[in-house]
Amino acid sequence: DLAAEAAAGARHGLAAGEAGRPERADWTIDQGWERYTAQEHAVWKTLYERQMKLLPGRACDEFVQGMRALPIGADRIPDFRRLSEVLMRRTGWQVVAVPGLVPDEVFFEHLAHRRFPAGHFIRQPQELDYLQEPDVFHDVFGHVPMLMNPAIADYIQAYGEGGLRAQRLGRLTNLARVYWYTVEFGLLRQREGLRLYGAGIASSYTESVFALDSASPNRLRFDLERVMRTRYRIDDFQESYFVIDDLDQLLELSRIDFAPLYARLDQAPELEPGDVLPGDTVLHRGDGTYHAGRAKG
Ligand code: HBI
Ligand code: FE
Repeated sequence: DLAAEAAAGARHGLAAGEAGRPERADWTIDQGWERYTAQEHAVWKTLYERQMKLLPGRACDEFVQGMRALPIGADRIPDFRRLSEVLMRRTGWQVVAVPGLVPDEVFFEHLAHRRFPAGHFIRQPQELDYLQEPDVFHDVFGHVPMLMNPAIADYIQAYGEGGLRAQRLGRLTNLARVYWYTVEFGLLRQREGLRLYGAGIASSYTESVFALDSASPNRLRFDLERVMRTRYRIDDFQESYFVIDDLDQLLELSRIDFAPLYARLDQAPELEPGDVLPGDTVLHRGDGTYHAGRAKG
């Protein structure tokens, strides 16, 4: 359980005595922007520059527009206070700093109140493509531009509210898959072709190429109940990506009462990440070569 690991304080400099005892009940901390070292800003710059080269023609228009309107640049790790000012005016969201993964209910409470919890630390220079927990590059570069979009802004708030309900109903596994295959790893069909909007892709150098260009993964039309049944990989590229037609499709999702869907899931078998079903709308049938060459985790 990653959240428990985070609480164990193994990373980002938590002393043993501080482990698992957040000072504030909502797990927020000061970003401590003034304390970032030159080396930490340099890691940001490396990640920012290589990613910005990849994103034209890959990131959806809304991502590019959001990025442009925000105080996010190459030279410095962004200051959450300045991000929040711009976001607040546009969609009523804020960015708050947390030490890493936080417990599910804490995460949902923040989202339900339009606060996005962002890791304050940045990955080590020798681990640019390796992440156990969301750091400031994933959270700010990947997520914050999309929070400038009104549809996504409402959708993620609804996910927070839905998360609290799903927990009470014992259905968090199903709801978390919807978040995973949209907010984290979603693809969008635009006039010019497929584009990424998921933060897990947008913040990953290797996956932003794999998700769009590789013949290996499936690219399937997004279907809510289908996605709720589909397991996902947390430690490797996805075997299937789900494609929406526009961001308003997510806004519609946030208005659906999931309770009757959850009840139906009891009758439906779970699906493996690479499964393709007769009912799927297949945009690209993956050849599976990438995952076939790797040991099953
Ligand atoms: N905490 N900081 C942070 N970021 C996340 O994306 C996150 C989290 N805690 C729980 C969580 N995600 C997921 O397990 C839920 O979306 C289910
Ligand atoms: Fe994320």
